[in-house]
Amino acid sequence: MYEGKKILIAGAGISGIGAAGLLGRAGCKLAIYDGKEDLDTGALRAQMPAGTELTFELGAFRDQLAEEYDMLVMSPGIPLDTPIARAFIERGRPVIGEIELAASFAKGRIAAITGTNGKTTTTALVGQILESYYPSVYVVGNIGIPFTQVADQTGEDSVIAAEISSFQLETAIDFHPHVSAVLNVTPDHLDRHKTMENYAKIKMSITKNQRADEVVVLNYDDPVTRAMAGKTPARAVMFSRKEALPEGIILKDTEAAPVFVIRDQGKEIPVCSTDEIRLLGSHNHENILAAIGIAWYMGVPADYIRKAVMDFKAVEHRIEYVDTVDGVEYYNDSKGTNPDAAIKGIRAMVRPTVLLGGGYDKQSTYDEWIEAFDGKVKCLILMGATAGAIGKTAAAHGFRNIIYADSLEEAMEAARKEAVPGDAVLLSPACASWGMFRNYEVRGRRFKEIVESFKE
Ligand code: UMA
Repeated sequence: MYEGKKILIAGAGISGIGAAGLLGRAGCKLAIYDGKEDLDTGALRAQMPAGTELTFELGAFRDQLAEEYDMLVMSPGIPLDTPIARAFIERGRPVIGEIELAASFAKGRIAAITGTNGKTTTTALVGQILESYYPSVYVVGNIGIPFTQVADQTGEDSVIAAEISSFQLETAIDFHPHVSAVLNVTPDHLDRHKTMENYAKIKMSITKNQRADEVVVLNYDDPVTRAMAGKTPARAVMFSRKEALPEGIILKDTEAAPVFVIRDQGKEIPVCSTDEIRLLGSHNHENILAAIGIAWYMGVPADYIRKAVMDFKAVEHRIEYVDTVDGVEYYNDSKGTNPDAAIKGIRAMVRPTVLLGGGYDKQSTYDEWIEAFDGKVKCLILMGATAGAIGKTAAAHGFRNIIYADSLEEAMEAARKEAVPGDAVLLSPACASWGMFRNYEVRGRRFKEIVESFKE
């Protein structure tokens, strides 16, 4: 399908490199475009399969490239309204995303998970359940492993757990999951998607190519995802933490701890109870309900699901306990990249908390996050582009113990001074890391390094 084609790849991050590797192995002539002029092209080239024909186009985009290349493969971080995408679209040349490209090479069945929050934990858990039962499993996507990196290794018996972001869905065309899931939709990335309606529509598009006998797993407790039920071509299966739905995946009250239960065509199948799991927080009950539903409709028997759910521990950067130093507990919730995710971070705290927040400006509003402090936050330390806006909102809500810092290092020094034994320090910024760090993982790792340095 692609052999001999001249293909331009937009973005030299991990998606672009994954796409170039895949297309290089397929015998395409390639160029990678990136807005950054000072990229180390030698290091990037070294990651390519031997013999790949690859050039680099760096800096301002030249429209002429859209004449020279047959198609464009987009990295998720590059919006469709940038000059590079517009130049190809205007000339009627195909523009596809990295996920679309990977899916066109992949064999086997895909479980695709999207949602504003919880998708990394849910995808990791689905991956662990699938691995306990199927011999060939891949866990890919927004979770940090580009799908293109493994797509041509998959076979007919493979199963793939894919975390899919709204950025990736924008450029998915024929992408067809066997089971899909939309966990929740709350405001995020509105700087790029503009309106909530548009953002929800993009999230729902994960199911657009599914058939009526395939399943989309939806959150009954979220009004936006619940409303998707009548609108998708697939069979909607709901999960709920709050309602004892007659059909779907529910948390059933018992005299002991509540039990995760599958209700499927009149049968009731218990999985495990909330006191048999290791994940903290009620938001994780939702992730587990979704993962159980996805795994069940991917064909995993309940006893395998039960064992994998009971064994599963928190993922890195999601309310991750780091260490206790001088009687202060440090938690890394760098994955709290929007207010809704950060609300879950603060809710999980049971001690007086010094909270580190702020970062890249996605035009979010912070009122609900500040309201969720609930008397638990003793000091708020702010950094990044949003520091001023968050500080103003906090002051408007009567919260005044605010410290401003120019870097994570400075913020951590301040946190160390403010916290006393018995307190917690929580990095849960409610903002993306961009502008200060390459991504939330780099930010979270730096946080953990600084905590470690406090022990010296
Ligand atoms: N670039 C341009 N022009 C632009 C924007 C970016 O040239 O207008 C270049 C940058 O200079 C850089 C490259 O594009 O060299 C980066 O591409 P990218 O931003 O698509 O990043 P990747 O490294 O390919 O990582 C992407 C995802 N990043 C984004 O969606 C921003 C990663 O999700 C994902 O793990 C990875 O693909 C593998 O699938 C990160 C993320 O923050 C974790 N996702 C958002 C979220 O979870 O909220 C959606």
